[in-house]
Amino acid sequence: MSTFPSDDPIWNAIEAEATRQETHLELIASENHTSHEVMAAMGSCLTDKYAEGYPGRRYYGGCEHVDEVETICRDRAKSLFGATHANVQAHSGSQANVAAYMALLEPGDRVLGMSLDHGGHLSHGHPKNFSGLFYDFHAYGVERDTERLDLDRIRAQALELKPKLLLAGASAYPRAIDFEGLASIAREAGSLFMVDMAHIAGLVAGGQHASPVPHADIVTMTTHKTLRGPRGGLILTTKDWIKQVNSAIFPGEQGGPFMHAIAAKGIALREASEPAFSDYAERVVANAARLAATLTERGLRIVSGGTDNHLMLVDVSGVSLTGADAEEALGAVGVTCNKNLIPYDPQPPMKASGVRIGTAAVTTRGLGTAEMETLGGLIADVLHAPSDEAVRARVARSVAELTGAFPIRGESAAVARG
Ligand code: DSN
Repeated sequence: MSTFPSDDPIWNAIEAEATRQETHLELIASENHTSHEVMAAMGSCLTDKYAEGYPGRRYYGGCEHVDEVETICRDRAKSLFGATHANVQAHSGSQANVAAYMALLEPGDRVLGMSLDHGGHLSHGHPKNFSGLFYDFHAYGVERDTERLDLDRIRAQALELKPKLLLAGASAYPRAIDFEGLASIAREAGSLFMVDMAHIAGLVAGGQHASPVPHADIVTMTTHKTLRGPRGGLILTTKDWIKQVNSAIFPGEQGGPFMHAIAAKGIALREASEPAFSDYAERVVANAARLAATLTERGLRIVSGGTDNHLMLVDVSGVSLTGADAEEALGAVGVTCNKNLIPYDPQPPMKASGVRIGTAAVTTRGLGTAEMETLGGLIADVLHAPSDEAVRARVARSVAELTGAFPIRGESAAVARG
């Protein structure tokens, strides 16, 4: 295409990805669509700049402008989340977690975190992940009958194990997490308390989930999920851990910070502090609730019976599918989601019995609760007849109508972004 900077085929692939995003409904719960401003900062000249160190204390010259960028970004993070200190340099959520563990723990220390099989995260102690390799991780999970966390059970485990660190946070848990209650358990067990709020950071910023910041020693997050910023990590603390966090990030585990990403994080934090973002967060949660209710009405089982946040897990074993089958069938009609283990899943992770569905990205492009009812009906149509080509063709047409009516960077998305 003539607008490409060169004839490099990578530009064709980028163009194709733009078309894929525009023509599919993105229900992957960890994804979102960023603003023009965030995108522009990511593609700015700041990508060229090395700035190892922190504002005012760099190992390179010429850092006066990136110092300003990082200082603004840090201040916005502190102000938005009510934290005393922030480090905005982590390249990703996992790298934020590396730094938090390095700040709080010695190698081999005991940690109690949420089981990946019940909705936790790889970097919360998976045996093949650095976390499981370097620290002594133990897991708590959800109850078999309620599929929710039970604080009494976690308390008993914590008092028995006496972990150095109690870790909260999840990548596939649809219910509100009682951070205050968990902090109290940590105190009773003599443990430090850390929260990875990657998935719900935007809901916390928008007032749709209680904040862990006042209760935790360290809070980590990603900036690209519900927070709707660029790919990246961010660390907050209201306690006295910032020196340890800063030196864990640099020189502990990273070299030069990605200044373009820090600029984009700063822009996203400004966007998230505007009133329109609170409306957005409210609509994300309302959309998830309506979608879960519609799927339930159509005979699909939602893990734990519903959702309090931006995501839900649909148990597709009840319609004799694996999560992998469901992901494929929905992908074929333009609905993108991911297979996901459900609690006590008899299937292996690459098949799984569930799909995870989130509403952050579709809410950004402007879909509301009426569209969630339509979408829920379409998803149910496919999951009840996954091999029926006539159903697939009809649903694909309806998805195309929705994506056409709600372009990612069109008017409805501009209104949704505020
Ligand atoms: N991979 C992310 C998710 O999909 O939830 C977590 O890092």
